[in-house]
Amino acid sequence: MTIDLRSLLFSLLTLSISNVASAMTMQQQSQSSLRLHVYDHCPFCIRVELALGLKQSPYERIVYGYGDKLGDESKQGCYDGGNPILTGKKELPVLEKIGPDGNREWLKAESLDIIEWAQTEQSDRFPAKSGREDLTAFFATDGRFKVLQRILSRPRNLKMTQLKDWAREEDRAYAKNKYEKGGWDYAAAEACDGESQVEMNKLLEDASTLLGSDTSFYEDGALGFDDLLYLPELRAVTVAKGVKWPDRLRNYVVSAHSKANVGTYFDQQVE
Ligand SMILES: N[C@@H](CCC(=O)N[C@@H](CS)C(=O)NCC(=O)O)C(=O)O
Repeated sequence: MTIDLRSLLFSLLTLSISNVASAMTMQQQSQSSLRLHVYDHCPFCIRVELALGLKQSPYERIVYGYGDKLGDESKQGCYDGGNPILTGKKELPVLEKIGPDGNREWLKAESLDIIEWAQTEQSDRFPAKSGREDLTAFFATDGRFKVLQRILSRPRNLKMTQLKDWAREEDRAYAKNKYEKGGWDYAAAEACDGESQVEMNKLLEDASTLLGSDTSFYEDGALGFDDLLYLPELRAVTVAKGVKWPDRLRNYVVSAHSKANVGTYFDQQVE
């Protein structure tokens, strides 16, 4: 009788465990998921990661070597990383939706389109782009901040071989070739690194005054579209050891990334 009761209890327990397991499998199968294909150093990819992270949309992060041709045969000096083809164009970020059957449902390729999609999935949108002229001028592609950001970050990025972006010799050669073909000079950048750091220190003081509050570019402190656009530009500078960050700006950069669960390079700076 005792043995029967024990075996009955055991059977009930086994049954309920297997029910829970099969319910979990069914739940997992009926859920679709997101995969985000990125380069870790890419500001366009980071703005998307910030948006998804802040909206608490879970995704699987897949990082690529910068020399991976992603199926784009028009690219010179690249390698086949052996990954499934995305858009066929060597350009990231790409968001991939995986259906309940595990197959690809769709791909979305433009960072701003991905952010727009992420917003429509949620009830609340990010505070809109302000169009503030001081911000547009500060972060302009030919402005001093961007010029110095490239001087300080591009040579250092190539030393970050712990990142998938730069792990292979071909990844580093691809970047070097690409920028040098465009007239950008790595040796000249390294030669003026010291003075560039001094100038960047001043610019970061200016950037700090551009914040609308301690936690965002907006006065109410909420992270919005301006933050999505400009945080990745500031993040790129975090790789440079020796650059001095005003406390306010550094705290803003660290706390905003951490709210979105996105890393900066403060913890792996390059000399
Ligand atoms: N318009 C695209 C731009 C993305 C873009 O330029 N991505 C760069 C990385 S930061 C890229 O994939 N470059 C590949 C290459 O140059 O080989 C977007 O906003 O999503």
